[in-house]
Amino acid sequence: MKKATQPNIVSSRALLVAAIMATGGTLSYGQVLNGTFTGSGSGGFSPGWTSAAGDAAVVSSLYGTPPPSGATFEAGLTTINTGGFPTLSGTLAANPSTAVDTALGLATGTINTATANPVQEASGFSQTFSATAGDKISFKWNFITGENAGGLGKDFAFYTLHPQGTSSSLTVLANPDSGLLTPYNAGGIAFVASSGWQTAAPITIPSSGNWVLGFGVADAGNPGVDSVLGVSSVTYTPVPEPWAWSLMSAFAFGGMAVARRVRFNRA
Ligand SMILES: [Ca+2]
Ligand SMILES: [Ca+2]
Repeated sequence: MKKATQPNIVSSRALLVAAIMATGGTLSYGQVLNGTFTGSGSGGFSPGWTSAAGDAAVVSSLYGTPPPSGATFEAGLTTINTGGFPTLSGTLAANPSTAVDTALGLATGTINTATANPVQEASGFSQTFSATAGDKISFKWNFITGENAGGLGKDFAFYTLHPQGTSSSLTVLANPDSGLLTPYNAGGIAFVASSGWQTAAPITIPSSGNWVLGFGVADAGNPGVDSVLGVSSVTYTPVPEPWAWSLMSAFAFGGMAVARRVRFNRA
């Protein structure tokens, strides 16, 4: 039965596109580019993720930790600035963290004052994109840390999402005291805990315009023991405009009617 209905769904979509083209309409949807980090420029960050500071690199293995299921690459960030651990990119994490504030479009000092503990070193990257109110963004992230829960180090991973321009808004994803961390070890670095791959609940863009989406990780309280953030599978779901909803509904019902006739004829 599914084989009879599927072609009609496909043809409904084709009709929708044809109708849009025939009326001269344009899809003014925004989008986040290169959410899979499979771009070929700037080591996988380009196109899209054109602003970065500190130790940031696109990798297929983050110190032995693979990307989430279905992904080939992940973007990695570290707090490595001192000590013997190897960086991902060859560039040390930024100290002070103000260079990361700038790379993410944040007011100077935002990362340093985001939590109760001053930040020593940080890394981050961002993308500026156009969006329509109601569009949704999701992503997968993995916080890996060498800091023990309850210890001196309060390293944290975070994301930022704000209208283009300067903002002081930052959302913490995890720190060593997060209940979601579980014991973890990987080759090369003395990690002790990881969140594993988490999927962020879809975030709705509240107003149309240019927006900045950024990610970062920061050393707070104990710079000698490091943390890492992996980011992968950034997805962007545009909200259909009202006229598109109407067209899709019309074609969906039309497709169902055709499907019913097909089933009737085949019976
Ligand atoms: Ca460090
Ligand atoms: Ca630390």
